[in-house]
Amino acid sequence: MAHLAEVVRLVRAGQRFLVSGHANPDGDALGSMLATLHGLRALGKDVVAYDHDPAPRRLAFLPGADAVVTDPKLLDGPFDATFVHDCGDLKLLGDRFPPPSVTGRIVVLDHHATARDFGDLSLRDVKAAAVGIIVARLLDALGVPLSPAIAECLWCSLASDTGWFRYASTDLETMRLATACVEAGAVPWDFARRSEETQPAARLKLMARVFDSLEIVGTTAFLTLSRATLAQSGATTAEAEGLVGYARGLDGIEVGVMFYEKSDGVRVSLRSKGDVDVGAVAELFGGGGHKAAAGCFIAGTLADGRARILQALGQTA
Ligand SMILES: [Mn+2]
Repeated sequence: MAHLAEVVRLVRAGQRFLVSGHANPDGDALGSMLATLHGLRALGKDVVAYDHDPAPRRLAFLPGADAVVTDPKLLDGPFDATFVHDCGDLKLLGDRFPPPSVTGRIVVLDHHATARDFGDLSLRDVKAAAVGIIVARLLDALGVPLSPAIAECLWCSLASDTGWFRYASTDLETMRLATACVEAGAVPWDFARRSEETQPAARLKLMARVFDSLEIVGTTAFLTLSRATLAQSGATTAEAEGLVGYARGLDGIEVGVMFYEKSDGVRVSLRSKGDVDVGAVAELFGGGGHKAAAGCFIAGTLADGRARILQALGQTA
C-alpha cells in the first residue's frame, strides 16, 4: 500500500503518463481514468488514455472518451508511469495490455478487495464508493482544482458506482465530492440525460425477454440472457449490461444473478442486498468484486454454470 505522497512525487518527477482501466470500461473505470487524464494535463503533463475497449456508446460524450486508444501499437512509449483505474486483477485489463517497457511503473488506483494487486504503487481503498474518490484525493494532494471536465468525469464515476447515490457505500465523502463536482460545473440532469435517457429501443425489447426469464430459488432471483435471445433482439452485448439490479430489487430477494451465455461458457453478474458476500462467491470461480457486487466467468454450459452458482450460494448463505 503506497502513500499518497509517493504517488505525488512520482507525478511531479515525470512528464509522460498513460492512464488506463479494466477492459469493457464502465462508468467508474472510464470516468476515473479520464478525470486523472484531465488532472495530470492541468499540471502540464503529456497524458494518453488506453483501454482494451472503447468507451461504451452511452458514455462516449465524456470529455476525452473519444481519444481512448484501444490499439497498444499506437502507444508512443515509454511512459514514466501508468495509472490503472478500477482494476484488482491484471487479467481484467485484457490480453493486449502493454508491457512494462511501455507502461513504466504501474500505479493502481482501486477500491476492490483483492489478493492480486499488480501495482508497483497502489492507492487502494475498499471503502471508497468509487475510484473517482481516490482520484479526487490524488488531485487534491497535487493541488489540481476541479475543472468542468474533471468534475463531469468524477460525477460519472460516482453516479455509476453508487447507483445514483443510493448503495451502501455512499457516504459523506461521496456526497461532499458530488457537491464539489456540481460546484465545479457538473450538471446532474445533463449527465443523466446524455448517459441514461438515450437508450436504444433494442435494449427495451431485450429487457422484456430477459425479464421473462426470471426464476426465483429461495431468496435468489436469476435472469438469463441466452445467445439466441441476444441475437434475436438486435441489441449489442453492451446494451444488455446493468440488468442484474432488477433481479436483486425484488421483494424478499437477497441476491440477484444475471447469466450471460457466451460461446465458451457463462459470464455471471451478482448483486447482494448486503447479507450475502457475493464477492466471495465470485472468487470461488476466479472472479471477484465487492461484497455487494461481483462477477465471474464459468466455462461450460449455461445449465452447468447455473447449477454451480446455486451450489456456491447455498454454501455461503
Ligand atoms: Mn468501481
